[in-house]
Amino acid sequence: MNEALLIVDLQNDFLPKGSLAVPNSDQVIPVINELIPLFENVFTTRDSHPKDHVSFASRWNKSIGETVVKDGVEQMLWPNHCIKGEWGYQYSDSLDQEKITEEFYKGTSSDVDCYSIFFDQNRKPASEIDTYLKKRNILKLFIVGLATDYCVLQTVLDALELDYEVVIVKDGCKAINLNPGDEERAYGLMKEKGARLIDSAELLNR
Ligand code: VGL
Ligand code: ZN
Repeated sequence: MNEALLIVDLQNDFLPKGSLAVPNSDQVIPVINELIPLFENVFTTRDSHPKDHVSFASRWNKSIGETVVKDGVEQMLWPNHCIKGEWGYQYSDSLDQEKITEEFYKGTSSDVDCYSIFFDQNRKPASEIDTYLKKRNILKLFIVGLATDYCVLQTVLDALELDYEVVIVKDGCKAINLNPGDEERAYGLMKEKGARLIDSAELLNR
């Protein structure tokens, strides 16, 4: 069985200068850079939104943090972020990108949001990642990135549902924590569903 490091959404808009800045998110970059050389397979996910994306408060003339219901699904409203081609969409310059061999895009269509790289919010396949991984017998995923309580959480839950073995490297992840305790709840759920939670030191010393 093969394994991979999956780096979730390490894009400028989620870093401290970005429009949807995740607190302390720059701290994960050195951790992830240290993990990359340990893996033969290094993949990324990338939030890739059109300008009028369903998750943007600006599209609805509403405030950030409000919700709308779209196609029966509650949609949280965010600031404009990760617009394809713009600065906020780029990976952090500090991320060591040389070993990334494959990237998977999500949130590309205007009318449906997508936290998980496996399924969108309407439960339709979000990307070709599942086919890609299974074809290569990559069944164990080490997951890091942003944000713990949204895209990392949903990606982890779907990976478990699709029968991957999932290891979360906690010091390689940071949460938004819109509500106090969101990060702990996210880790609790991941663990309950079968993910293993570790610190990077455990991997660096193995
Ligand atoms: C994310 C909110 C909106 C994430 C993406 O990467 O966790 N969060 N879009
Ligand atoms: Zn997004």
